[in-house]
Amino acid sequence: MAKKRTRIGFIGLGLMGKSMAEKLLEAGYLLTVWNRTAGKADSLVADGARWAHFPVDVAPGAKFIIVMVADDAALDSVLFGEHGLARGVKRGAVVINCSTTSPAISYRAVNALGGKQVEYLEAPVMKSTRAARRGELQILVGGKREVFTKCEPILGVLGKPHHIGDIGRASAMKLACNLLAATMKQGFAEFFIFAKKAGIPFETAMEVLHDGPVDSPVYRETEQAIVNPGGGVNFYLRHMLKDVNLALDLGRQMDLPLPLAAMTRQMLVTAKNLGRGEKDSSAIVELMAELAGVPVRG
Ligand code: NA7
Repeated sequence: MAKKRTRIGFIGLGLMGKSMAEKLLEAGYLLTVWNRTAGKADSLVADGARWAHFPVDVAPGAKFIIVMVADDAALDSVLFGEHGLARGVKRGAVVINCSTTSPAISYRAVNALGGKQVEYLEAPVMKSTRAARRGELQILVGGKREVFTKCEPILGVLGKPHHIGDIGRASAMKLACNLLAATMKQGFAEFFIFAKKAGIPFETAMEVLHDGPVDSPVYRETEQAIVNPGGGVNFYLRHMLKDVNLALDLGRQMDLPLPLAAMTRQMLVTAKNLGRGEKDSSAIVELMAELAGVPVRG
């Protein structure tokens, strides 16, 4: 694909979206960008991206439009709202939704955009903002294989795309992974307060964890957030709660017992209500430490 002549529309320049848009620009694609808070596009526009006044304005000239917004409500608004993309997107274009959203909204988007001869892929991403900056995301794609193949070079700039199956499957896969990650963070928090109260130094507990059979990058990332509290947000706690809510909704539709997810949701919603929604999801450790009456540090 001739990058220099391929224009990509990009909607949603939050923590992940902005880094992804930067990677595409660096790779030589032409970009038209929109974000609800316009200021977040400034550096991209300074680097050559074109600013769109409304989501629908990213459509002209764009064969591919990537959407990376918070949740179902945001996706609904940018696709189907008053100035939504669906009002102007051209036949033959592909909309790639990288947000973590429900399978239900993917089905809706496929039907609504399909009527305009516009293709739609769901492509939620795994890993952190650090991986987004390095172009090393794991990208789970749901939708037609031939459309996936068409988008592979673009997605390849952002990381490693993996075709999971038909529409809905990639969203479900992502929710299964985030359900596991959330319960692991809750488990880590309980490990943390247990070891702390038993008088085991944090460094010793971490060494044993890392040398043992149950280590995981999820724990290493959480450890980093404890060691370096000023390190910024990797994944908002409010998004982790959103994903557990989505997983529980889908679990209910499938008639599944998900006791760990349900308990983890209680802790995440408590953390959010106590003002930790805008913090990194590792803040679940802070909440558990508070409930246990142990200090997080020191
Ligand atoms: P962020 O940093 O919270 O970014 C969310 C983006 O979604 C950001 O561009 C928001 O615009 C946008 N947003 C949120 N609500 C709306 C509405 N109602 N209308 C339009 N745009 C909206 O999240 P991340 O980048 O970390 O994650 C994005 C997705 O990937 C999410 O699904 C995660 O679970 C995984 P703003 O800048 O606030 O104006």
